Amino acid sequence: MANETVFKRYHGNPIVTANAVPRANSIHNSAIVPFKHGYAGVFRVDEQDMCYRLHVGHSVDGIHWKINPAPLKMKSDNPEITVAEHSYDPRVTRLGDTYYVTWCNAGSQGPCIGLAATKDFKTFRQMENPLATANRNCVIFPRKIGGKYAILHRPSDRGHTPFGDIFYATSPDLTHWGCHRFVFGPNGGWQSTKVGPGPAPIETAEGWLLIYHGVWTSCNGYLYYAGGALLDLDKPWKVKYRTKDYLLAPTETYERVGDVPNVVFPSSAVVLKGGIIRLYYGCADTCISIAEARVDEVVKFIKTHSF
Ligand code: BMA
Repeated sequence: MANETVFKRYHGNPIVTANAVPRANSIHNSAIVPFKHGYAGVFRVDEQDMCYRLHVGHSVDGIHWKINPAPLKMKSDNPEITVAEHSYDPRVTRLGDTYYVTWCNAGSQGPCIGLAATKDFKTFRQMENPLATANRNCVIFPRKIGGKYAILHRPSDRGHTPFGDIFYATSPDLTHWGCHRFVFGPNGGWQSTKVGPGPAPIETAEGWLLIYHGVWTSCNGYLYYAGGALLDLDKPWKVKYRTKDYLLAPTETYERVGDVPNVVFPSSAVVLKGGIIRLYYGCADTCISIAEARVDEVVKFIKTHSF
């Protein structure tokens, strides 16, 4: 039975399972954006060789998806940066007429962040990796801040990192990144082990609404939750509010049972007409679900359930 939070789960969850791609073992932690008259997505597909690859998908309503059975092949400015055994946990941000994909590009160099641009979800141009290894989560803000491109990211190590703080960085050209700032780290309860940025932040009058994942370590391993924060619009490394209570916890069978149990992993959010956030999240490293809430109610929840 679901516990009640501000987000309400869709009755048809999960919306994407391994059945969507013939060679899939599981499909989760994926990035969906409005595109043309419908939606496009970059999906994390763990295939039957247990290598993680990105696949492109399209949907008319954002709920029913057609996912390309072949993995996404990127063109590159430099073949040295393309080599990766695993590509996973994409985020997508629209800036003007271009969609930027950031993801964990993990090869012999360890997990590092990949960056690619597309205008049509057919041709993807891979750019220089924005950050040094090791790093697992990165999302681009949907507009420049102080005249610069901006990201939130989460440095890690080579393994299943038992720590993790969120940092901010900026770039004049999407290639050279600096001015790093600490944003926030773990803080007890469900977010006591590590935190990482989720979907592209949503601009509100109260600040950038960031939905993030927080991890708690039980005697049986990690549990993943979704939390929310409001970051200063001009200096997003300044946290105005941050939830003490989670926004979403693994409570449903499809969130509790799977390749990695007890995981909700928020990875993209679409703001629908009427100011409703549709949150896409990975469940138990196995499938994808959605939950919805009004933007103003999420903002209010964060303000009234803050530290
Ligand atoms: C993280 C990432 C995610 C995954 C989560 C839970 O470190 O690898 O892709 O959903 O662990 O296994």
